[in-house]
Amino acid sequence: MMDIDAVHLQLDKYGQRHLLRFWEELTEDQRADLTNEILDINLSEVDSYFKRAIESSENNNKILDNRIQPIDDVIVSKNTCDPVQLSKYQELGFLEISAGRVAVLLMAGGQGTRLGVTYPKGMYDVGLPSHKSLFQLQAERIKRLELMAQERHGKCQGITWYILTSDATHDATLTYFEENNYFGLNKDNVIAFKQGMIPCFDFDGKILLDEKHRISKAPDGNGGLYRALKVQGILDDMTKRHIRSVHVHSVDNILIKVADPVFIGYCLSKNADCGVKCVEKTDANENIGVLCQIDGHYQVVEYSEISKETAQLRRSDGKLVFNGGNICNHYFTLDFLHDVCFTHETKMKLHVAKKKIPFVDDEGVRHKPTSPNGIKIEKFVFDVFEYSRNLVAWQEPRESEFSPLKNHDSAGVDCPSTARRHVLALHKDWLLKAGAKLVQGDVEISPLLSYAGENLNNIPEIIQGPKVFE
Ligand code: UD2
Repeated sequence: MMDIDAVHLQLDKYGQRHLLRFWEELTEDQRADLTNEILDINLSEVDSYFKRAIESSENNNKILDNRIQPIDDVIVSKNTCDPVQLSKYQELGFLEISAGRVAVLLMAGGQGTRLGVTYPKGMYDVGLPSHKSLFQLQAERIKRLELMAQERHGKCQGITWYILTSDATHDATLTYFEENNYFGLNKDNVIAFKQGMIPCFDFDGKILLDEKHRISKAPDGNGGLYRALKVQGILDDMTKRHIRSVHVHSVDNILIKVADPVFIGYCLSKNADCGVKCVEKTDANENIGVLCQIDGHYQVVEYSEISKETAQLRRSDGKLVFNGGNICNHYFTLDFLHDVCFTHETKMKLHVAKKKIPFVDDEGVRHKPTSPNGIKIEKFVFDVFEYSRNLVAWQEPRESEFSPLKNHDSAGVDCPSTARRHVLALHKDWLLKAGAKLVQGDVEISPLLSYAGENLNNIPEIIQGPKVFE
């Protein structure tokens, strides 16, 4: 281990000596903890992160508005797609699943701050009649797809489910899956791996202390995925398993069509290395990014970074000019992920969020600020689109695809009540299409029975909830 003088030298070099200002008061154990934390940080990289992040946020604000271009002609809408073609896409997707070439990569390292839960968001129960959590719904959709692939092609080598976690979510996520017997999935096909952390800074670039012997750190954003894929050996695992198509999505969209065969088939049929699933953005203030072009490259401009004026621009037909709503739902080939991780990852954009970050002041008093006092630096999963050689964008109707769980019920949007309502509305629609005449109350369909409205046979004409079709 490096001695403390060497640590001093490193800290001096990068202007972070203040991290040791309580050294004399610390116990031996605390000193060891703090030293290890400091040694764990790549100070030279972290120093350049702060500089790059500040520079890019200043540039972003200045010039984005002049460079952003809509891309309407690129987005293909499922609604206007010929049904025969759609079933061809679906078939391609099922073939890929049946051959064991599909992986799902669930991003579940976020801290769920807005929802205000202390456990991983995937464990949240929005109060459906079945009380299934987000993780369980996703697991059962995977299980159903495997069965469907098996029925269609006489074999299914299984979908591998990779779960990106962080220090905040890793242990609780693993315990939850263990306790629930992986919801019936093959345990060997469920692999959790941790993303990295980046220290939090004050506005002058000084790393904050969370406690006298602990550095304040936050997950490196969902774009931290790429570094984690590389350093945690996940790319190698994917290669060993002969995976070709990777469906990447967020944990909190209750309607997520995990490993959607139609979307995967569409991407395969177009030879895409990168695919983006969108919904139409209709409300300029909605908290979703928009797919666009900047300097000739595809990109998502995040809701927190687009100017109000640009977000509100409307076309003559009344639609938003930037209406390709990003829903954190992406397709990548393994080859593309390799290229990103080994060629581009270190150059990825850095985004700055001003936050209220608890910290210890010079007197050693811990504060929980009520206004932003520092910055967190994050990478975004979609910032690799510019490296794609063939990106496709696929738009789906919102009501069957997207209902994110972000807030408390008090917010009235993107909350447990809306998530529950949207699932029940979709399932009611499936039942009516399957022959029911009247569906009253809360009626839910297990993903083990139906992935997207199929397999609903002998449905009674009148259905009274609460009820779960298993
Ligand atoms: C994300 C999208 C936004 C839109 C919206 C839809 C990004 C950067 N933004 O915004 O454009 O599609 O979702 O709901 O994708 N996560 C991690 N590690 C982290 C941070 C987040 O795994 O360090 C996961 C998180 O657990 C979640 C997903 O990434 O599953 C999205 O994170 P979020 O909820 O913070 O993103 P949001 O709503 O700001």
